[in-house]
Amino acid sequence: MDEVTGAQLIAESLKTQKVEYMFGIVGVPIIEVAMAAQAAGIKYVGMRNEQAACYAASAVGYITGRPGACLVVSGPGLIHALGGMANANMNCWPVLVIGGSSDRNQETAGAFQEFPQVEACRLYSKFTARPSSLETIPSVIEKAVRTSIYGRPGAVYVDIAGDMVNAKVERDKVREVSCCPPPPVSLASSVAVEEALSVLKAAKTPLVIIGKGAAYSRAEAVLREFVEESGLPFLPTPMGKGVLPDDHPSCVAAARSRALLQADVVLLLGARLNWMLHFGLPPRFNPHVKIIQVDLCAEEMGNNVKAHVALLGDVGAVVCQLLTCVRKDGWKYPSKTEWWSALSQKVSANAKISKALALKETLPMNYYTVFHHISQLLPRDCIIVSEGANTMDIGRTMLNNYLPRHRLDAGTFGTMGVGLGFAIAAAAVETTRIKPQRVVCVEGDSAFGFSGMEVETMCRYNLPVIIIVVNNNGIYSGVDADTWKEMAKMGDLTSVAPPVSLLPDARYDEVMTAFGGRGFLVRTAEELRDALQLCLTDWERPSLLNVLIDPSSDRKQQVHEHLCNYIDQSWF
Ligand code: TPP
Repeated sequence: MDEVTGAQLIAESLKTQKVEYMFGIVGVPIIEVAMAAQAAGIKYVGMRNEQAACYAASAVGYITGRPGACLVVSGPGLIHALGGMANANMNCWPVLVIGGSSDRNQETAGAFQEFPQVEACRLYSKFTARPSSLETIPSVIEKAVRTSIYGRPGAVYVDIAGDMVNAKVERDKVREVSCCPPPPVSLASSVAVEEALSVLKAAKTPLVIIGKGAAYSRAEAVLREFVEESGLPFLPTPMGKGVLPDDHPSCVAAARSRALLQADVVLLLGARLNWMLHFGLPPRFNPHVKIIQVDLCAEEMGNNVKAHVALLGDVGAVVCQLLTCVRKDGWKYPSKTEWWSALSQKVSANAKISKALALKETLPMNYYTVFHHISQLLPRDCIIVSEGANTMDIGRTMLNNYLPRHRLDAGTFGTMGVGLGFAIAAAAVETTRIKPQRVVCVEGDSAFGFSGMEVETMCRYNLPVIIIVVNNNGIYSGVDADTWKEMAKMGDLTSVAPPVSLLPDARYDEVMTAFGGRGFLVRTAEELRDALQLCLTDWERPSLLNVLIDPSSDRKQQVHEHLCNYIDQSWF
């Protein structure tokens, strides 16, 4: 009699559904699930906190289009993973969380680590279920995977009763469930596409905004043709960066404020008019702007600003429809317009300001100097993971992306602590490729602290991630070592130390060396260049550059300073 355990059924079902990566922390009752997953050919990465494990699994979902699995124990294990589920759901990234839970005969009896897990996950996901028997495991997992990638992608949860893990069932009694195909591709109505073209043709100051929905849809090839043939300027959202290269001649990211404010027509491709795009409203947008909204989610249409034209469908497929229409019509937005020259002037003026700050030779370094040198050394195909406040914001403007899905950051939810999990996921995927690309993780010192122990995970699996901690001794800003000592003399630090401050000159590099990775303490541009160069040539082990910068270093003056205080700087 051929029998199969619950753990094997879970593992085989995941494999059938093309779930190739699992991140988690084992314990009762799911240790056998992780072992069965490995036996089924799924790569298992043991992490140090379920939150980071869930961030990692969701990053796999975004990068590959197939969800990663996050395996957690019951109660506190699952609770830790909720942060990752919420982050994935906000980002619209697929992830499948599998939680062990109490035995069926102990439910509500005060069992070990008992918690109402299915109910708890509902707010954080699109789908939650607890298979009622071993026989239903394959179909529940198929539905979970399908739901995570169909429609608007997001998080899903499957609860596994502890006693089902090692229970057995005859294989013949389990109905085979085949792999769910990639999501069906939907197209916009052809009437709406024609209308979009006529609105674009009538525009004086048009703008294309490329969101991470375009990256997820793999729209890069058709989008490049569309942008080049239509002659329209574009700017990316943070994770839309790289769908088209940041150095593309039509990219006006460096003139972002002006482009948003003066555009009369915006073609919005897989981006939401939420806080990241200032809700599409004045004073950051023209009050009369016409939005041509392209999204695969009907409920997104008209959020905050009414869509002048709503193109419901897959971003890549809809851009293909628009391109066909543009070609048939023979229309192209002229390259010699007042709009183009206003944008180009602003792009070069802004580049000059950043360059002047970057070339300052004073020590300690400022953010701009650090990013200037990093940007000169990074390979074009590297994956940039980034989080922090100034570190992330300034880094985004100075570190170019040239390839799609090559930037992973705090995202729509503004979550600190995602960086190391994302970097581990990206590196795990890269190691399977014939020509792996480097993963560079640029962290604020506060951001690094949230999941810092994942450095051990990187060292354990020998993932050649390069972490750069931009260390200003605090959250947004900090104080220097002398001031800290003076404050300590004044009395209890919990009363006198600014809440933003962290330990001055903390040796984050030694966290990396503690586990056998390479650590560098960096104070000057020369040290930064030497260390980064060395790490880029060494693929053997992870590295961490602890870059000490001026604790009072800040962003350059913003045009909308009064708004930045509300929208940009206190983002999170
Ligand atoms: N907790 C979470 C989970 N997410 C958040 N966004 C915050 C707290 C609030 N917050 C926003 S940015 C930030 C924090 C704690 C850290 C900024 O400091 P750092 O990472 O050192 O970057 P810096 O701006 O100093 O370069």
